[in-house]
Amino acid sequence: MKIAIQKSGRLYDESMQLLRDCDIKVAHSKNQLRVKCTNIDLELFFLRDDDIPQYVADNVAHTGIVGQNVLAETGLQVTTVAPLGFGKCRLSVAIPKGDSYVNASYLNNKKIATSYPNILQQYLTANNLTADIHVISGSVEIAPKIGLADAIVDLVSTGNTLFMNELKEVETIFNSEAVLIANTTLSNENNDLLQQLLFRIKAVNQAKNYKYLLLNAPNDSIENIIKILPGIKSPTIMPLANNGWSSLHTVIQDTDFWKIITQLKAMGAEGILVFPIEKMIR
Ligand code: PRT
Ligand code: ZN
Repeated sequence: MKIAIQKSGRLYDESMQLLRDCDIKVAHSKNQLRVKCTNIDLELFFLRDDDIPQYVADNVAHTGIVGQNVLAETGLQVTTVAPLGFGKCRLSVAIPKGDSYVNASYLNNKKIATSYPNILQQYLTANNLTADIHVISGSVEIAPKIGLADAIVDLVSTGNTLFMNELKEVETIFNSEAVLIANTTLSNENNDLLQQLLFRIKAVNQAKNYKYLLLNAPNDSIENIIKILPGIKSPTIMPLANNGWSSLHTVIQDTDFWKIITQLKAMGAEGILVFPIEKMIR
């Protein structure tokens, strides 16, 4: 199965890391356009992100990793197999920071610079607005300052670029992250490989949200401790050599982590150890 990956840029490192975390071995050196994996029947194509949806739609690459923003802008028919949890950003409307803004009618009959004319046009149409769209391929954020446009529609992650260019974000029109995409008519063999890859990606990404937790506690507090520890099914409890004490093993969600640790200490838990989990299959 051929999988298209961004050649260089914001999605490259995390796409490659995800494959490595899935135990897919690739030795990629810069300027190599394609490379075969050594331990699974996968071949990687390295492309500009804008070209990935077309390659997948044409079945030249059977699958790919690309931002939803790029995919939506092309409007091509491919299957979105899974969100991947990285490359998160939003496509937003930004205007000069001194301008007052009440609602999207601000945009009516204005000049808007963007690299995403199709997504923008869909937004304008859905909101019964008419505007003059100026398509530019880079440095969209300088368009208002040089008098090219009244507003811009561009990708934002931290908001720093807008801030540096004295712009303010006033509407989000599209939320995006990297997704695994596939051709709509894969062969059975490629579909099997895609399912294998998806199984591994889920095991890896699921594990990122959890930690493995080990602790010791006096037996009389175990019952209360269990109540605040959900675990996958229920925690494992083993007696310690030290009489009256047990060791407890479980998994815990990242989001609740510090709150639960504080409660555990208050309940008499000691020797609390926390480990990252590499893969998790539920
Ligand atoms: O060369 P190639 O065509 O492959 O790459 P590219 O230059 O077109 O894309 P690249 O590598 O910049 O981005 C690839 C993908 O990363 C995008 O299509 C998005 O899906 C995703 N992504 C996530 C982002 C950002 N965050 C992001 N912040 N893409 C671009 N930006 C830019 C944005 O355009 C703006 O210039 O970063 C600036 C804003 O960032 P903040 O942090 O200042 O808000
Ligand atoms: Zn691009």
